[in-house]
Amino acid sequence: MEKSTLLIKPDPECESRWLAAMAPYADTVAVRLWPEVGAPAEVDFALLWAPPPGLLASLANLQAVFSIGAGVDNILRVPDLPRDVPLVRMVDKSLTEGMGEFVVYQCLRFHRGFHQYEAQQIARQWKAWPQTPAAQRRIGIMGLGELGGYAARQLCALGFTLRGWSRRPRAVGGVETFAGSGGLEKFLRGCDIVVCLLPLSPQTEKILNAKTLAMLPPGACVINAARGAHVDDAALLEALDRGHLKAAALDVFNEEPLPKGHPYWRHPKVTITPHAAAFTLPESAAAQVVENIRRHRRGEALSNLVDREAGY
Ligand code: NDP
Ligand code: OXD
Repeated sequence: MEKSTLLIKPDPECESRWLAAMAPYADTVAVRLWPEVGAPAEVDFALLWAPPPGLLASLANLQAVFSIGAGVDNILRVPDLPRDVPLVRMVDKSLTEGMGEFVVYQCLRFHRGFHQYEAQQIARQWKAWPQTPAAQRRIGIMGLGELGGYAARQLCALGFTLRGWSRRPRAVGGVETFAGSGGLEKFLRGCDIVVCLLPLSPQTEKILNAKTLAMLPPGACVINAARGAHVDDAALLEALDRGHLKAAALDVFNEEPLPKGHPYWRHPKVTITPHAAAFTLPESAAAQVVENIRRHRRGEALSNLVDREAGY
């Protein structure tokens, strides 16, 4: 069978890793690295994070678009994304396990008050905080998909009391589940720590706003590892400053990199990481991209297709 041509546009620092990871599949795919597109009509598949304007429209024979990320908001917002070309999101153990580590770490940090000890060390303050049993800490995960479902199971294994919120009703062992806009308030009212792992869509944009943050119990902590646009920054800062919320750990921001003058940088209750909760590792993800290309060539359905109506 003729080789397929795959155009890859990764983050510049990952270019050589993607090339090396694809090398064992040279019998199936000929790789082109953006911006060396060659003859655009020869490109069968594109693998990218955010397409530059006009790129997708120029690829006349494109058969599928693969996202390097789990979130496809960057791709769905591109006006020249062809309607009839399948869009595939990233589901990979590098992302799932990385996100599990990030969420468990941040939850343990807030649960045991380690964020307070970090501040106390700078102030040379010796003060121990009471220890609460994990079972008495209610952690709520917004989004019970690949990442949220995995994080929930990891936290359950540590003995926490888990609840989760999704668009459609879901059953996850050991997790009390809530669904849809009708289930949101009940879900939020029982979260000592809430973790956002939702895809960004018109339905989830600014989902953490003044009204929903007020539904959290006093002293709750917020972790956002999904997209910055899930949070109304002014409302979050107000809830922290007023003392309604105890702390926030934010990995994603409305503007990235976070502007130097943003109040989050110096806020004593906010911890920042630079959109680094989890990465797609080419060494892990290349095989499944190639497997999906092979499926397409055999006329089989692609795995991890995005439902464009739902927006994820
Ligand atoms: P999935 O598509 O597997 O899961 C999404 C979950 O969110 C599902 O449970 C879905 O509900 C739920 N959901 C979607 N829309 C709504 C809604 N309107 N109301 C309630 N629940 C909703 O996504 P992943 O778990 O793979 O990824 C989640 C997000 O994490 C990505 O979209 C990305 O933005 C972010 N991410 C961030 C990273 C980082 O480094 N910070 C790394 C990787 C991903 P249902 O089950 O009913 O479909
Ligand atoms: C993703 C991300 O969506 O890294 O994969 O944010």
